[in-house]
Amino acid sequence: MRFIVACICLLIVGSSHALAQDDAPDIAATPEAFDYDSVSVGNIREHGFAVTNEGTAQLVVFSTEIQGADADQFQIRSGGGAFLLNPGPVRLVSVRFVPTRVGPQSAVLRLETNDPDENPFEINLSGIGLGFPDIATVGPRILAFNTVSLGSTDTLAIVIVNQGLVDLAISKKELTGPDVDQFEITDGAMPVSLAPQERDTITVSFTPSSNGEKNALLRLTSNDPDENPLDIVLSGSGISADIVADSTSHDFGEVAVGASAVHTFLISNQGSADLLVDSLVFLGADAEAFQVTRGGAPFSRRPGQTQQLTVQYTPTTEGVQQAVLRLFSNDPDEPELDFTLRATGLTPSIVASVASLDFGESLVTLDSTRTFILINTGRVDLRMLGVLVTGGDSTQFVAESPRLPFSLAP
Ligand SMILES: [Ca+2]
Ligand SMILES: [Ca+2]
Ligand SMILES: [Ca+2]
Repeated sequence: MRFIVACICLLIVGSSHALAQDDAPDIAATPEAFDYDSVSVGNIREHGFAVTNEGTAQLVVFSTEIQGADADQFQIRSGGGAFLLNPGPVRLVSVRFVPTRVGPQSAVLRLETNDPDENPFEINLSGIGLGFPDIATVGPRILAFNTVSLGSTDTLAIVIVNQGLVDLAISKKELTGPDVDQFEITDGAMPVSLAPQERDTITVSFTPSSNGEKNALLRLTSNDPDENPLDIVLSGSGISADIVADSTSHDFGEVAVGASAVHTFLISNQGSADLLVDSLVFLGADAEAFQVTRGGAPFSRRPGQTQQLTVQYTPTTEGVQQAVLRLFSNDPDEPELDFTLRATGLTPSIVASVASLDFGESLVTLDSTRTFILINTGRVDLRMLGVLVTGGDSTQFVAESPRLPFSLAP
């Protein structure tokens, strides 16, 4: 009896041992590891893992989590957490690779289970975060120059920044476009390598050689994958002053020595830029007979404005006199504008009707009078300023003349 009981007991024990061995969960996953390959930083790639229970007892998953050095680069999208899994059904656990860093990344999808020989159960995750340089400008991609007078230069700078994750290599900076010869890269050493967020300043100058709108492109060749080349628009406008005179010569005619004559030239700016007349000069042997009495240099006139410039001729000698008045201005095609001046200096000429006056013999008490005529034989008015009797007996003579001063026409 005791034997039987012992036998029964053995059977029971043996039977229960066999049950424990058979009724165990056995976790499996497909795939057992996954390489997400290369994913650009900021992008997402998702992959599902089919978790099954190949055992005979219920599988208990206590937790599902991502661990490892680069755990922050992966995310459980769905199917994670704690769950029960009977033999047969499939549990899909979906995991995303969300790289925020450049380079190889690896982590482990770790499941805490009641699998007797696979706890924790781990699925290896790997991937590569891809980074690119990203060329950008600080501000608009345009350098809009001012209106610039011909012969002058305007300079602007544009700042380039690498907004990418890896070094930006700018291999070429060049100018292209219809008016390329009127722009110049004045500062921008080559080659340029910019670390992420690093900046580079490129300076461009604009020197228009003709009037009107000018356009070109500053072209940057780099390793930016989607903006190569990068074009920066260059625009500007060339303007110029245009000096115009109502005439560039004048003949003052005949002017008496001691008198003067004036003439006013009308100068206008018919250009698009301010006219600047810096200085003027009279040239020629008779230059000293001429002078500017009004409106002389320096002066400036806006487009459309005029300036009156008065020249005076004051002869000091007789005869034809000539000079050139030269104006120096910023008119690009007439930096020197000449005015031809001509005049004739005249002197009056006096002649008396007699060479001497003989009063004959006179009584001491009686006055005696003699008269003579003055003739102006010159070509300009003769002006009489005074009459004087000189000599040893000058007190014995009195000159009577028309009221002084008086003029005698020729
Ligand atoms: Ca197992
Ligand atoms: Ca880019
Ligand atoms: Ca001109």
